[in-house]
Amino acid sequence: MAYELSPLPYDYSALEPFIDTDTMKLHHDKHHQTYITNANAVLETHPELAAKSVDDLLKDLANVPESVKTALQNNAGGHSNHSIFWTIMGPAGKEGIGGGPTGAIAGQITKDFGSFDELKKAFNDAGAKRFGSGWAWVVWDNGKLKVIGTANQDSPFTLGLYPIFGNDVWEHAYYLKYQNLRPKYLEAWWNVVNWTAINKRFATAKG
Ligand code: MN3
Repeated sequence: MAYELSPLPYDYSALEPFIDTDTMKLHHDKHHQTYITNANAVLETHPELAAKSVDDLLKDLANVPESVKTALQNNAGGHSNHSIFWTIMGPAGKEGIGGGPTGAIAGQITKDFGSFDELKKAFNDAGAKRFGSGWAWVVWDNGKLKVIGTANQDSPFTLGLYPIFGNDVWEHAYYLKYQNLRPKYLEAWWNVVNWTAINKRFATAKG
């Protein structure tokens, strides 16, 4: 089945002033759509891969034919990563958004990182130090939360990890508003983090 772009679960302007409307429009309607269009062009010629969910395909990327592996790593990866990204954000100031972690993930963060501040430091560091394009993630790794960075559109699923939440540090995610100041974007981004949605992903990760 061909991949489809889901609409944002909020308005393009909902993440203002932390993420601007123009960035959201371009990022969702153009960048994410391009990953989908490119992935679908490959899947059209490989119906056995098209039958899988995008996340299952990425978990089993090692067994994808060499001729299309890189194209799917980049484009199916881009589709999966952005699909997660939109849903773990929301309008700042709404209940469960911004501020500190809530629910079960809050206790797990304290257990695995010592405090929310320590997690933020490690996560922002992973994002700031990513050379070129990529993502910073909090993943579930065998009963533990971990901070990792991935290059380009590489997916934590391919590494055998479950992505609980992540931030896009490609320039297209922040350049219109923050220009070269990636650390400023990384810091501001926590204001739109949706802890309610993250707790749902955390519950799924634990199974
Ligand atoms: Mn992006």
